[in-house]
Amino acid sequence: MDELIYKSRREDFLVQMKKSSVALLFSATQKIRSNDTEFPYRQDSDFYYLTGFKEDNAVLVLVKGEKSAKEILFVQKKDKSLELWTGKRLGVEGVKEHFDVDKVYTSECFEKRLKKILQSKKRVYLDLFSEEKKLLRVRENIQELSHSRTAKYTPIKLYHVREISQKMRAIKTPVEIELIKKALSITKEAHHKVMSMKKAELVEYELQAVYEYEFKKNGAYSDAYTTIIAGGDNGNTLHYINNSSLLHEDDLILIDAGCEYEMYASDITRTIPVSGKFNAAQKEIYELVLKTELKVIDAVKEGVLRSDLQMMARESLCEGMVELGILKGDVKELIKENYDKRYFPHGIGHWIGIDVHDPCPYKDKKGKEIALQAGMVLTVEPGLYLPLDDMDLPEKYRGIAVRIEDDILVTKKGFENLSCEIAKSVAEIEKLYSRT
Ligand SMILES: [Mn+2]
Repeated sequence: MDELIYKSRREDFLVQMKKSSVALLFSATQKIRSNDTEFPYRQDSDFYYLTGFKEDNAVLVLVKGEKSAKEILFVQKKDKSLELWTGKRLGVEGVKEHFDVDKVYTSECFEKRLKKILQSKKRVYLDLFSEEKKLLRVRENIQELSHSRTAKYTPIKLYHVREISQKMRAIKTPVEIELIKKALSITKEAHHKVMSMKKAELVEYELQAVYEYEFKKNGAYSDAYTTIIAGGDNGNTLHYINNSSLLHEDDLILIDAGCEYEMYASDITRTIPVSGKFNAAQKEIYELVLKTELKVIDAVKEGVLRSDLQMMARESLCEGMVELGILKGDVKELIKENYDKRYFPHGIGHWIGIDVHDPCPYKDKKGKEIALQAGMVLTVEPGLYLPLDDMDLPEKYRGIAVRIEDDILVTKKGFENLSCEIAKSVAEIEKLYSRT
């Protein structure tokens, strides 16, 4: 993305900061996987949103005075011997060349300059979920400053950076939507590949490997979250990531998998038969979830509440469950008593963007639910989970789990299903398999 985009985000962020304040945003910290080896590094989402900078050991400082504003970036210095091990760094000069900030210093300078940065400011914006060590350094500096008898002001108010960033990130720009679409086009390739494969007697993680391969082959470095490959009854564990069971010919597989492309997530669930063909009971449940998903997606437009979508999904699923003999009684009464939640226990969807669960607000400052607005992207993902050991269920449905999930952009006129090209109907799924 163009540096201009990040620049304008920082300016927008500064406009929303209160006067006489400073915002400190830290890059993500390397996380140890085992002894001295690390997990693959991923930049902090807010830090990336405002800088586009992917290195660690960096700090973005936004200073808002009474009249003027300043942007400072602290970055790792060039170091030949370390770069030999961990890769090239831009260094101060490189960052000056590529990034349009007022000042660039080395990370080492941050500690030394922190007090000066905080001095004579009334307010500090911090990501309160940053590493404890970093937060502690800031608090210590504020405390030391508070003893000063000469400073004009010392910071006495602390704000969460996310108060501003969350709102900014809620509305996606056309460039961001293009990145999500690109992620989805790669995710589509992977889902279609798996739909078309012979799967009986494979272990679930073998399919996980196909996703990882297809993601990388098509330009996405990583998945956006750990892939869920849940054969048969495993699908009744909502966040099943063991992926280590054998796939059986007669089972469905619930697959929740999406790649991350240039820091933007996709999040897609498809439920497909191992054998390539749904049996009658599987098809009944599948068609009910699909009908519900399509109905909810169709209702997405500006002004609608997510809680309306949730209720719509519950009503549709509950009605269907009564028709199929899974629940008995009056639909309204069943919902009132939450009986439907036994088989549809989760929310209808979530915001998606740089984070797969994008931390954008669901409620406003007064605690009122935020209505959908053009530019928001959310998942719609109803599901039915019918455990094998639930003796209240008709026998033919036991062990079936179905979730169907798409990524939906809210538009002025209604919605755009960004993942509409990923096969979803029974006929489409069965046809893809029969091509092999
Ligand atoms: Mn999801």
